Amino acid sequence: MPHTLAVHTHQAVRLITLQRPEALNALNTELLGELAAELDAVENDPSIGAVVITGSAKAFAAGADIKEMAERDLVGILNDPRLAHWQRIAAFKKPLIAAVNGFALGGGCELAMHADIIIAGEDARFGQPEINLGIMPGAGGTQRLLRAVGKSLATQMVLTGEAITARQAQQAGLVSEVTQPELTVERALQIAQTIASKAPLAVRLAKEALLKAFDTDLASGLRFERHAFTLLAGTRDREEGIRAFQEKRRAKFTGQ
Ligand code: CO8
Repeated sequence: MPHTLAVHTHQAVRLITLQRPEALNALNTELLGELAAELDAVENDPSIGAVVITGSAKAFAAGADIKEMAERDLVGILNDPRLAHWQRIAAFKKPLIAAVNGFALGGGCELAMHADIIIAGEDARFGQPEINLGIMPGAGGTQRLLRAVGKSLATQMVLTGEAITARQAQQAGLVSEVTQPELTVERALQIAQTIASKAPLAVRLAKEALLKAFDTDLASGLRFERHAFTLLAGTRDREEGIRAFQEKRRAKFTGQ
């Protein structure tokens, strides 16, 4: 049983709630390890089609655990076990939706950006305040943030350490929807249920193709998309989806 997470299953969706209230869900090694292990379990569970990750009303996550970070010197950081956990989260193949209320700062903002979709409560605050500690983002904050909100705003956030509101994050493209804070998780679960009702292989390859847009040129990305699209022609779910359309009924996907 994890100590730092609560895990619930809603139909075909796993809801993971970060639970370190004494530290505003700061991401220590234990929490990141438990999160990575939970994502491993979900990846191997065909009954789960999507994951929602959330925190508390006050904080999605207030960053890496500063107390733990203070104990690590250069060699400690080079050998940091958290790196493998971050890589595990980044490599997760099923759709991951972040439902963010309150603070998403530093590693917390970076964790939200590992999600494929971010839904934010009106009170959410996104920021990369590492510069105030004499350091800089280390889990994707310079790369993913710049790709999400553009160079000028990302640079302003990283170099001033100042956070932006949920509405600013939505205008900039970091967040897709802003909700009343008490509805954030419910809305994220709805989106996750919708995705989980689709053909799992199509969802998986579409996610992979979308992520390719981050790190390939257009021609390579289009080539990947074409190959992925072609691969799906060999699936039973494609046959079922097309037949269901023709027979004017709802498709029953099996993941085959
Ligand atoms: N780490 C550890 N403890 C924390 C953290 C944190 N990031 N954030 C808050 N806490 C603790 C506080 O120490 C406090 O504990 P205590 O009561 O024992 O003193 C408790 O949570 C409540 O916090 P506050 O009293 O400060 O609450 P406030 O409402 O007054 O303020 C803030 C909330 C503004 C969010 C404030 O807590 C804050 O500024 N937190 C730090 C934010 C920050 O700087 N985050 C960036 C951390 S560095 C980072 O994320 C680098 C990522 C690199 C990843 C590389 C991977 C290999």
